[in-house]
Amino acid sequence: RPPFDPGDPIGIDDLLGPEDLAVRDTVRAWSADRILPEVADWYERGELPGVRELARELGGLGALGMHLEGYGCAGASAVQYGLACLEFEAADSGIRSLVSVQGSLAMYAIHRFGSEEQKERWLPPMAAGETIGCFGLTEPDHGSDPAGMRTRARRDGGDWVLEGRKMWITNGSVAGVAVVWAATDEGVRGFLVPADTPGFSAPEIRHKWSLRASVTSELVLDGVRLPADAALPGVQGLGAPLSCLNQARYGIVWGAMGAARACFEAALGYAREREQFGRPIGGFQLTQAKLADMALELHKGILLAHHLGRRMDAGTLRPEQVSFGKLNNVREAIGICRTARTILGANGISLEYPVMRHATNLESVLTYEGTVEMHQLVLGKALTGLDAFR
Ligand code: TGC
Ligand code: FAD
Repeated sequence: RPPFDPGDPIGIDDLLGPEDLAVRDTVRAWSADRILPEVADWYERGELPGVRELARELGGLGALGMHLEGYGCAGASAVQYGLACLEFEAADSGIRSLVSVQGSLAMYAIHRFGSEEQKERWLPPMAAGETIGCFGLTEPDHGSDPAGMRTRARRDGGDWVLEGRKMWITNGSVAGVAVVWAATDEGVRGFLVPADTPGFSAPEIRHKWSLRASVTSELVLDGVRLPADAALPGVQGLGAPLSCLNQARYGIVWGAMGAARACFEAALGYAREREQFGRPIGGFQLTQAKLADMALELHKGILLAHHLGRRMDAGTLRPEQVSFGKLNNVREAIGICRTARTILGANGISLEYPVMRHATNLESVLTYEGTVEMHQLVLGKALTGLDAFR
């Protein structure tokens, strides 16, 4: 029997093939080299400096639109994409957000619903990280309930004219193209808005105490005039943007466990070293109980992510199952990070350690891509057959 591995106590790596391990190790090494040495400083400053260069590097890694086929995308499996998300988020949720929004939201929307011309124009530079994308669904007055959106697109001759506001949009201020969802007389439709279109602007939202190493913006659409071919042709209705969310939520199922792993490792290392009452605090039963419970939830969460990843690769993954994973893994990850913080005592609140940064990041992850309550209600509806949203 192989020896017990504290990093993989139930042998989940047995589920991975050589290509999966190669993807994981590549992203882990890149994150250790490019993100970990700097991210606490970025976080403290509330900036993601060099984001365009980072995007190009991520493109070079094949991480952007990684699980999509063609148009310069890597065509990786869903499990491989998930492993990458875990490793990015083990560095910082902001990096995973950059990758998720680019690949799972903006690129996925174009890949799934775009015309051949739209795909040819936008996807290769987005896969290479030369063009950054954002995805504008949430509005100041409509977050959990996007069906009430006020942003409107009306036809004017052969053009479309967009009016409205989007809020809390990841990558907004650095995007070259915004995928904007708007109500039309024909139902909700998606539009590709080049950032240099007159009437479009994306002021950055400051003063966040979470996801500080991530660009978050408002999108302002004041009479934005677009040609007819800026609309995504393959889409009508709210189901289209919601189907994009399944992709990004899936990445979060994995990613959250990356943040949790980083906090668990920090707590385990600290518990072995830190002495009180003349012995390492890891020798106290109460600390061991915390570490054992953290390890249980961490590795159960990773197993769940693997299971859902296999279903996604098989084409059998249902949206309710994505909700199951997002609800469980983000909630458990935040619990792991908070427990880790207690093990580090006062050092737990310092940016010298990654724990508080991950814990505060996860407050955003708990809310975006569907709040805890939305995913409880999705599952509640699936279990009972009764819709409790309205
Ligand atoms: P409802 O009537 O249930 O559905 C409308 C239509 O959509 C279909 N549908 C879905 N299709 C695919 N995947 C899903 N997950 C779907 N959920 C619903 C549904 O079948 C229906 O289709 P049809 O053909 O019958 O019309 O819609 P509702 O208005 O009752 O709302 C349902 C609810 C609350 C679950 C949905 O609105 C919701 O998910 N709300 C949460 C909003 C949300 O998650 N926003 C996220 C914005 S993007 C973001 O946060 C990015 S952060 C990224 C980062 O930085 O990493
Ligand atoms: P609300 O919908 O107002 O909810 C407030 C509270 O009420 C929540 O607890 C919610 O669960 C609860 N609630 C609402 N309705 C019900 C109900 N029926 N029953 C019970 N409880 C209910 N959006 C994008 O479109 N693109 C992005 O790139 C993006 N990036 C983001 C980045 C960050 C850092 C953050 C914080 C958010 C981002 N979002 C993005 C927005 C995010 O998706 C929304 O914040 C989220 O969907 C919740 O909407 P809200 O904040 O308006 O909260």
